[in-house]
Amino acid sequence: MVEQTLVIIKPDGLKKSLTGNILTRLSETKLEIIGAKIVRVSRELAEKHYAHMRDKPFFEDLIKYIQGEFHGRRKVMALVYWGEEAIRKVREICGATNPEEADPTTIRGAYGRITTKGVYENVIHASRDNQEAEREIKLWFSPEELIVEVYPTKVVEEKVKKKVWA
Ligand code: 3AN
Repeated sequence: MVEQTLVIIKPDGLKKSLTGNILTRLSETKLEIIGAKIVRVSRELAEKHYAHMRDKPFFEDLIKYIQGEFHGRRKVMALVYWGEEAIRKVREICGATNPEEADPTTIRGAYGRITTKGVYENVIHASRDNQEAEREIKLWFSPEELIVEVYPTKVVEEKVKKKVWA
């Protein structure tokens, strides 16, 4: 089945100059990138993204981590990969959530670590299943930012103030 999945290269990945390596590893999937951008993650976006983790004792650290507070770089790279079995293929190359348990040949196994404070710095996020992929892609990307219309869209007329090139 053709699927789409959200990938986030987290602040530690950017700080450690791993973007190239990670994209090279992901290219093994032969999936297509249909959207990509650098994002400064707001508290609101971080909380929405990790809404299902709200009750975890490490929630606050998770929010700080994805916002870049531990790496002095307030940015992540967000991408949408698209193609046959995209979710499984990307998750396989990412490896297990716990970087110490992840197979060393996976991205998290090779580049992730657990800090002495117990924060999982696992370099990359990838959607867990189709439902999460839809929720996450709609949260991170607008339809115009993707070159494939992966979910139904509608046209609305809105009068909004927005920044344009001067
Ligand atoms: P995944 O990202 O592999 O889908 P989730 O959704 O269970 O894993 O967890 C979301 C994020 O929360 C993980 N990527 C990781 O950064 C963090 N996390 C999960 N479990 C722990 C844990 N036991 N201790 C610290 N951080 C964790």
